[in-house]
Amino acid sequence: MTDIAAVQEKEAATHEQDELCFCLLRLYELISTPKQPTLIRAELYTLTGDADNKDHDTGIYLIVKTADDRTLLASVNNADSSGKDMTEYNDDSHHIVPLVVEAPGITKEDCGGFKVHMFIKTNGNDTWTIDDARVTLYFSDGTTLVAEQFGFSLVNDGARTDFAAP
Ligand SMILES: [Ca+2]
Ligand SMILES: [Ca+2]
Repeated sequence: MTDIAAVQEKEAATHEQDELCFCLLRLYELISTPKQPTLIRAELYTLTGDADNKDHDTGIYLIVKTADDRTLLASVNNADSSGKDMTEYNDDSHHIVPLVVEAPGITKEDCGGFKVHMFIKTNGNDTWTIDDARVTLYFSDGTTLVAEQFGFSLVNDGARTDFAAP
């Protein structure tokens, strides 16, 4: 091997070593950077009061947005409305409605103070008294954010309420 070839080989080896070090450094940074928990699941829990049920053909609608109103986080349309008894919410019964996650991967930080717009569509008349309505957002690290409203009624078609996470 000539001297020049030996020097070139040594330089190439040094260069490879630098690249490897750089790669390892980047990998370490990626691993050690704390990951932001992200939104993975959302649901509505309701506890119906003892004054008035939800008719089987009254549909529940929810729009869940970020505090700044700019991002739709989750929603549901016409939940638990059918021609069957199973979608009636009897007095003092509780029910869970899964919501569609509309912004998968959004960070928990961005969901702080999220807003809930809830309304019903009825077939004829229906008063629904609600002791507790609670929207829970579940995040990838096992934590949750909750918006809750207690003791209210939704009366007839288009009745609405708004509440937000603290
Ligand atoms: Ca009713
Ligand atoms: Ca009705």
